Amino acid sequence: MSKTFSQLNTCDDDLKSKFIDINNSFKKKYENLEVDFFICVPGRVNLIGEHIDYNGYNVCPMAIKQNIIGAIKVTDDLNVHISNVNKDKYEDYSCKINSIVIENDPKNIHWYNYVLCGFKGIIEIAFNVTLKGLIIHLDGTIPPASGLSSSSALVCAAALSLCHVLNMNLSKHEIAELTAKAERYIGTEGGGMDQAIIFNANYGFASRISFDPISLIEFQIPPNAVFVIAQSLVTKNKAASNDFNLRVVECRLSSLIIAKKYGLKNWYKYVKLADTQKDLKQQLENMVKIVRDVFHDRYYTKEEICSILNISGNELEEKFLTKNTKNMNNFKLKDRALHVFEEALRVDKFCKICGTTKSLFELGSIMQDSHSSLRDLYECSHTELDKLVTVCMTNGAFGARLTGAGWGGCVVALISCDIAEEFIESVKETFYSNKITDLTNMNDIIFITKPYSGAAIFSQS
Ligand code: ADP
Ligand code: NG1
Ligand code: MG
Repeated sequence: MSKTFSQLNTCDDDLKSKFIDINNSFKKKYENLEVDFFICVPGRVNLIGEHIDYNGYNVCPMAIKQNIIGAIKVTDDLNVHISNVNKDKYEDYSCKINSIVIENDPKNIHWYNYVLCGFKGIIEIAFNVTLKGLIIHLDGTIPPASGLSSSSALVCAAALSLCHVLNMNLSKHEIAELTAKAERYIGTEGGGMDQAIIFNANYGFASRISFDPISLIEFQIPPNAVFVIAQSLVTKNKAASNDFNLRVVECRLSSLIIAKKYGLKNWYKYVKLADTQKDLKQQLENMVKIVRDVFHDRYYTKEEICSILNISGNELEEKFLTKNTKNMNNFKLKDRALHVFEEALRVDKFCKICGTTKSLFELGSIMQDSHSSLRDLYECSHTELDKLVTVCMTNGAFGARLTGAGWGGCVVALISCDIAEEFIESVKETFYSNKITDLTNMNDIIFITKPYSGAAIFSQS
């Protein structure tokens, strides 16, 4: 049974001082109105298992200290006011709680649309609930568009706040499922990893998460190791391009083709590779062989896919493509599916080692393989990420890989505790010295990270 949020009411000194600051900022903006409650929602770092949550496979993230915090006031009308401490970058927005419209024009993604996604997710299940308005004032320390899930933290912060305002009692698993679906209103068709760890994380533990339904097995990081996160300084706004959804669609199409070629009844239901594997009753290792057998190396055109699946172009677009991939005509299937099955195998291996030998060499080598696969098969790395991975390795990391969706963002590196500080200094010198002038103030750019706790509500008292 999941805990509910009313049980969470402790907070550390760091967080207390952040709440004091946001309280002051709220009062200044809203003419001394009193804040009713605060929220704190962490970002996350994925240790292994990239781009496989939306294929139904297990992933291994942990929550991080960087977070989105919010000060919330309940109102007795239906008005919603959304604002940000960083008002120069993130503009104010107002609407009615019962008429939320989410614009997802990729050329113009406004930050408040993530907040609206969270609200919409809650409104959709608020039957027999008297709606109320709210003022929500937000601030954040998660590097945006960098693979540490700033977007999901915003969506989850909004959903959790409204849930509390409306006195709705959802379990952590329920709200995680709901926010994963709700974030898709922004246009990206992600899996549920971010929201699952955001709501379920416990201090000191990373988690192995499985889906359909969500379940978590917690594990500790080997005691002699730490993970260091380093920003590549290249950002990637996932909703503003079709790269992310193209990968989702390529996996979907490869799954359908395997299902059809292997004679699964109702093949068109097999949009997730894990479902296809399950009903073919094959081990992951065999799925790798099947992929090599079924697919050629070249891009597939729409015409070729339609002919294999025996469907029309219209049907393909309507049923299996997304708004922003409908007009595409080149789909790489073999490499994408190979990455998914092999990455799922790596997650199994990684978790096994964490529970047995805890060998940092072996864990590091799995992370290396993951990065190579993301670079070469999934093609979601970036030259700066590749450089940063190499710099981490030459400075003593056991392994390093891109984390999150990629195309920019962050690297996560596995380091022995005793060399962590020295490691950070060397990476600063080698990677950042010609990019950043002040190397003394880089705590947001490269930092040691420990497993943090999940989303919580805090009252004034
Ligand atoms: P991520 O990998 O961080 O989840 P996304 O591309 O999915 O990256 O989402 C990034 C977007 O989230 C930003 O472009 C911005 O709109 C929003 N965002 C992130 N942090 C904040 C913040 N502190 N305040 C307002 N909006 C934010
Ligand atoms: P980021 O990079 O944090 O936006 C995205 C997806 C995850 C997962 C990873 C890749 C969303 C909300 N998040 O995370 O579900 O697929 O990429 O492993 O779509
Ligand atoms: Mg995101």
